[in-house]
Amino acid sequence: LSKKDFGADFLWGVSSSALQTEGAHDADGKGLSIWDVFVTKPKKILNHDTHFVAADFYHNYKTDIALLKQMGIPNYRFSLSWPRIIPNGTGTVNQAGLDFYHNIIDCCIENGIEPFVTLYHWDLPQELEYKGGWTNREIVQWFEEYVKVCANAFKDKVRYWMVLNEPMVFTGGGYFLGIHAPGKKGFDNFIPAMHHAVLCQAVGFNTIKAILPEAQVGTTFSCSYITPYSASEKDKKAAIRVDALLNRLFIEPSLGLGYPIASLPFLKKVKKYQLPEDEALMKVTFDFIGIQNYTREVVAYSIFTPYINARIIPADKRKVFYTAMDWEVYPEAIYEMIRLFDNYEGVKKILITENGASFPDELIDGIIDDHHRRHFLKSYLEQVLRAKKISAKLAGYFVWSLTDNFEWGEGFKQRFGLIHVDYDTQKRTVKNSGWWYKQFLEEVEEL
Ligand code: GCO
Repeated sequence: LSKKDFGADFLWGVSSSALQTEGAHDADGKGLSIWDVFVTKPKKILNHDTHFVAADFYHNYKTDIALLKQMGIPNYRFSLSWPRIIPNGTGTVNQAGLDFYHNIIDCCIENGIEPFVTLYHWDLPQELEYKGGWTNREIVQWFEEYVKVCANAFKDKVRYWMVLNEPMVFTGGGYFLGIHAPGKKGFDNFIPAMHHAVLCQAVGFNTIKAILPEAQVGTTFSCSYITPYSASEKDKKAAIRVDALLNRLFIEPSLGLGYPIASLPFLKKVKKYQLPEDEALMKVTFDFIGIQNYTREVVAYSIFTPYINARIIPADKRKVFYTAMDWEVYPEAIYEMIRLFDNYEGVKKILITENGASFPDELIDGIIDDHHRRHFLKSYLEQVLRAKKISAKLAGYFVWSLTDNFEWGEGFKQRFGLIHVDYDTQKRTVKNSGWWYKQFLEEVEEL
């Protein structure tokens, strides 16, 4: 495996997000986000962890960007916090918030690192949640206003933009299952939240392009390779439904294909929230899409889950290798997902905007020999290379994540970083997987 094989134009990077790393949740005029409220509720986050300090990227960004440079990583994906920039969601802009992101972007550029900016990575201003958050159609205007502020502020410096991070996860987790902020449940929350997210991914794209026609603007989608538990018709059909839900729901309306209602009849409920002009409004031609893959899911038919009639069979830990998240290590999944998205005619370019793994790292004598993570990255990259040979659209790969950080409901137990963070001292230690990535990027040797 060698970097050369991917071609000279292939984009290599690493990803992070604001809420998971920054800390400083109430510093310098920042408003509350839905996560600031959610983490204080009982039993939502493992060990009652909060992200209020996290990796304190707010105060450590220079150290972390210096490490990025030292590791030879040329592209850095991070997100902007909406409530840091517009504390109440709409209206007054917080200059200190904009200044913070100017500092990060400038620091990247000074170090020869290209900033890749995600506009929304799940930290909705709480003020907007009081008005219904993603379930309120007014979010389309609120979001447009926020995107305009960001695009105008950073237009001279940022060339790569991503509108939403994984809409399936923040609407499904936050408005259907209630396991992510704001903790709402059920179809009456999920269906409007989903539809408004689909509108916002398009409106966000159009808003940036109107201000910055030359920019490369995309959005990101979570995806899992879905395989049926058995060859039975029932299991195969269940797998098709889960695939529609997890992999097709957000991209297809953006391509003008509408919602996958034929596979998921319950999506008909969306009609209640849809205006006649929406079909056209949802359709945009992203310059690229980001796909984020970690694993596969094995799916069987089940009568116990209404609407979807399918369940995910947990990995058999005696037979397969899995990460600390209990996610099966299944490198072919990333190959299959690239193939799936490559098949859409309307997709112009594909970046892998996240891939990585959490393992229980041990810091021994100042060294973290995380050979599992190294092996994970190498085996997934082999599949990315395999996909590159059949997909002319595939153009980049970003590891999740730069540093260890706050893993949502899992708190700090899960460590995805190429860099270890000691949360008591904020000391950083590059893991051996991080040094491995550096060697790979510098083509020191074939790995
Ligand atoms: C995501 C995420 C990250 C997670 C990562 C590991 O799901 O988009 O962007 O926030 O930390 O996926 O679960």
